[in-house]
Amino acid sequence: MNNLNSNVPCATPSEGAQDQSVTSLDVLVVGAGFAGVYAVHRYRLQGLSMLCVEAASDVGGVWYHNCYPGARCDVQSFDYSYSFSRELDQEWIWPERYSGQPAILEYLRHVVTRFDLRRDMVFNTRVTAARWDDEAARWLVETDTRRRFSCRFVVLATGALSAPKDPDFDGLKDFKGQWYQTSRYPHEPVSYAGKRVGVIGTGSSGLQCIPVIAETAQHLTVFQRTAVFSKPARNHKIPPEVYAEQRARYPEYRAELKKSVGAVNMPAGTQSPFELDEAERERVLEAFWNNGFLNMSSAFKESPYDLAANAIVVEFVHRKIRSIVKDPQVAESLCPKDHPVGSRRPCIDTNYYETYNRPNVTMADLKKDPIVRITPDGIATRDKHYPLDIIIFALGFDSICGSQTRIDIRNGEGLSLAESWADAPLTYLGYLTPSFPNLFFVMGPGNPSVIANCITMSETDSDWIGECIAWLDRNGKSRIEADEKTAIDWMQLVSDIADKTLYVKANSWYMGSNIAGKPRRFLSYLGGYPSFVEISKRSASEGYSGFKVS
Ligand code: N01
Repeated sequence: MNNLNSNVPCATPSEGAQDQSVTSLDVLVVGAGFAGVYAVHRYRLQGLSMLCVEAASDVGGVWYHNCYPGARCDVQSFDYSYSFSRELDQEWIWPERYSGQPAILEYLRHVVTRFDLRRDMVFNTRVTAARWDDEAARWLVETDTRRRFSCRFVVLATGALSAPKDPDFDGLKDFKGQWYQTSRYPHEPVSYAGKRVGVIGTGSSGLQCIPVIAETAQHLTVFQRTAVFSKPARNHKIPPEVYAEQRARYPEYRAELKKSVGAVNMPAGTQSPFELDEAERERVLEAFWNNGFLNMSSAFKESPYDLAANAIVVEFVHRKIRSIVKDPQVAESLCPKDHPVGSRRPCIDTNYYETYNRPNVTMADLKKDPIVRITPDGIATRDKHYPLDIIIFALGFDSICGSQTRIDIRNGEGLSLAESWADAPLTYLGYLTPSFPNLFFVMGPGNPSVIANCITMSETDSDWIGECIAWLDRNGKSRIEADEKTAIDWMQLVSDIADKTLYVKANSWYMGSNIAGKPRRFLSYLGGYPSFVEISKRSASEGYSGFKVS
């Protein structure tokens, strides 16, 4: 098994390829973000021959590419970190409650150095295609550098929010200014001083860069199509005494997190708004508004799923926005009125609403006056022309399955993953899909993925995959895929649970409705992290029930 990096003759060289040899491995990990980095550590400990291939020139994944001004995590630093090493917990110091993108990248680079993972990573190499050879029971993987790999298993650690939604506005190619995407931001500094800047998109990425860019831009115009629910992040430096206390109780803290629904520290309301008088309700809402956590929708016990209770929270947030934003028209545009709070991904911010009180900031409400085209000098809406020097697109991602279906992955019959998932992605537990043997997904569709703590989820998934490979090897088995009926039932369960929540009441990237032609369907398991772990462990203990092993 330990034939790391050995070059063997390629049985089926691709047309025109210069390099007639391939690197033969047990496992090829695709992507060196948080998930891929842990996978390398995990599979190396297991003694598998393995390499991780990354398109960028360094580790980080989304945290490498999304280096836009103000980029910051909205999950607390103590939670948004690996749990696999006590020593790592003890030696690392997070400076702030919510870490900025540079601090997160520094952490990941530290982990890679600390565990000497870089030697099993190949950078500046994008996986473009993978073909399953049924006879050999191996994947042949192709890259844009023409380097190829033959492996028993492919692990796609490509991310759930990493395939950018690219701008497709008419006229963009003729724009004479500079334009950037938050999801592929330049690593060199960009100056906004003296520039007229436009930001399109007001999701988490837009909300974070808008206040920072407004500080130096000559003028900033925010092009908003859907207003978003946000609240103050209350970010702050972590005092040394808090850090000392956290270090002492890290193991217990992490164990507690793993018992929670999202494997993350988020308070949830325990009271019903209908049993409280107005003053008490207001006290609960104020406390939630000020606690700095994402989940305003959880202020009351029923508000995450009951529309009447949710409406009380919505009305409170509207009042807050109106009290912060001085221009009443702008305030109305910023009040989300077409979806319940929590049904789209909520945001936390630093001075987002306050930014609209600045004299150099304008709101362009696209619901009233939509974008028609980009002109050589700016953006034309139906009624107006906005002259601009810089346009920043914060348009989001082809979430959950976009990073996998963008690779030309074909099974033994030549069917592509994109074709196979065209109507709906199909997996059991998010780990494997029918008819694509030995193709594992980390945080794939049907996994809790984006609903849970992504770092914990990457560790959980890579551990499960590693144990599965070890079990196959111990039992002399060479292939595993999801059983079709089990996968259909699982995805139905994922859908049925979501149908009982408010997520289905909004158009959002959770529902796939931000991408034209994508089936509208909720793709993440909402049954909770502990229940997911129990189900996936049970399957393993039953010899991988729900999967076809041969
Ligand atoms: O993307 P989004 P994001 N014309 O999809 C608008 C994670 N994340 O990158 O909703 C005009 O939320 C679109 O409008 P609409 C986090 O999970 C985390 O901001 O389609 N507007 C929307 O306003 C997050 O939820 C962190 O009407 C267009 C915006 O673009 C997820 O990533 C930081 C448009 C896209 O918002 C995605 O966030 C960043 C068009 N043609 C991201 N197309 C943190 O940890 C799209 N829009 C803090």
